[in-house]
Amino acid sequence: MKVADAVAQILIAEGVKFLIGYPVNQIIEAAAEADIRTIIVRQERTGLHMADAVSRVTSGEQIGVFAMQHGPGAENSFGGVAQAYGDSVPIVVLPGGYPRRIANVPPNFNSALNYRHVTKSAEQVIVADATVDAMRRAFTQVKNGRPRPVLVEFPVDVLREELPGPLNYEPAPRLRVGPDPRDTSRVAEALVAAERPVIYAGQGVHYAKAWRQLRELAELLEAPVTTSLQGKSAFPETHPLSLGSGGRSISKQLHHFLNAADLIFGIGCSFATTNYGVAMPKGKRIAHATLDPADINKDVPVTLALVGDAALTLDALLQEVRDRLKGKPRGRLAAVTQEIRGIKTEWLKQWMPRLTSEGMPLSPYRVIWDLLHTVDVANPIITHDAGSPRDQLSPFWEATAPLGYIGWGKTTQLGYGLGLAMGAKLVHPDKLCINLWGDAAIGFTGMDFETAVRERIPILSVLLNNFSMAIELKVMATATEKYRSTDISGDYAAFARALGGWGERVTEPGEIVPALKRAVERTREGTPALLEFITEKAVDFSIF
Ligand SMILES: Cc1ncc(C[n+]2csc(CCOP(=O)(O)OP(=O)(O)O)c2C)c(N)n1
Ligand SMILES: [Mg+2]
Repeated sequence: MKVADAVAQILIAEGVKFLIGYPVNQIIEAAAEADIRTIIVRQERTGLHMADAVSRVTSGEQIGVFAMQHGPGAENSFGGVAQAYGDSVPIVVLPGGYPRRIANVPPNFNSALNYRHVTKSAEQVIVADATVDAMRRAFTQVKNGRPRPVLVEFPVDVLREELPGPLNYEPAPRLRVGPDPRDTSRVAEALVAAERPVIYAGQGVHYAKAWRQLRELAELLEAPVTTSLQGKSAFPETHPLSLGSGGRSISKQLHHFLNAADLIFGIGCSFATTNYGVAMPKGKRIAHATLDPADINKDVPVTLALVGDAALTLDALLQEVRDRLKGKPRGRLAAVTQEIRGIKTEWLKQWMPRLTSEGMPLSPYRVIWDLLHTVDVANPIITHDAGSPRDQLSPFWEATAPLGYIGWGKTTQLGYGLGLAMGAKLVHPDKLCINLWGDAAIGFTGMDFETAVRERIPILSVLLNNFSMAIELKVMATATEKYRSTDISGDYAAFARALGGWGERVTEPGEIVPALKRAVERTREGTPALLEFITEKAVDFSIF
């Protein structure tokens, strides 16, 4: 058996259903021969984003895999891998490598060396005999501990070699670690003692599928819940205890409750400092539960901490808290939910003119509000993009089903959302998968709308076209005035049609809902749809 065929067989053993890639890499052909669906993108970055979504929306139970060629393919993939690293997404990256004879000779690109800082492990297979060991190491790393990309580089001449002997591969185990019981008691004690606790859930809850436990703990403690952007949808945002998600822009109730908290309990989150996460108010008492000890005491100082899988941690905490509360809540619910509801009502009232605006060009908030009320919210998976669309969407979109929102932003590459929606749709062909982006974002990855058409991945792409990088207007005032440096332009509905998809340009408020309905219908028929809404250069955000 050739090394490339052995890799394909290992992917099958690991439950990989799609190999996303860009030629030339012998593993792509070997995968097709082994009946793994191969999906060829128009550029590597989008393919990596698709693989990324495969892992995200399955809580890492299916690992997204991407293969590309040596040299340009490997060089051009850097952004996609770096994004997955920034947002801690477990993917397997399989670059080809230059033949061994010249693999380490300048200027040839060496992936194992160059990807060191954006992967959890990066290995170059230099003899056929190392194939199984290298793949076993990679899958063990990617399925365990802190999720992050792993990379295995196969020089092209190695891929063509025969594996010595028969293939012997057992899928890597997925192991969980739980917190120290003494620390669990201390955190439970603090949670019970707190008068105004707030729970802050990160994506660790998604990867551990600990949604039920999170809800049970919140309801037992009668504590309000928020999430990071990555953790958004870990707790139903229509629940009376929900404060909505953190991010650059947030709800007023979140701002209020965080500031009034006497204990913030972070579960499955990193608390990493970022522009795209709500900052914890200075001086707050924090209890931090997370998988990776490297995150403890990194950005926020803590004396209360738990290291472990979010589900095991919450299970253990629930038991401890139940014991202390004699199994039932203390009767705080009415007061807490009334306080949340009061501020939420006031906040929404303030935003309602923007959310229901009849103005033209359209208010981006109106588009989002109509979208939210047109789709069956339990069904879709939606993701934002970098820039204003994220900050406009995340506070107002109420995600109700786990993993119904793909949030991101530890690093924040324009154009990421398209591939995420496509990867989600691959895994969930029955769900409506939506990416909301701006006209700057489409400039980066828009050509891969053709991949969605060709591969029959019928996503709904909602584009806010304001012919501008509006979010930069403030910081590029002179460049804009002198050289129109923030202006951009395009007819993206026509572009979508030219690529074989459904495309419509919408300019009037009354046309938003009918256009959305038509587009959703097209996606049901198998055609990706792009709706281009002509919007104002909005610069107002729900920031506190
Ligand atoms: C690859 C990359 N380069 C630069 C940026 C910085 N950036 C963030 S948003 C943005 C402009 C966004 O414009 P658009 O998507 O049209 O949204 P708008 O603000 O106009 O609504 C830029 C340049 C980025 N996020 N990613
Ligand atoms: Mg724009």
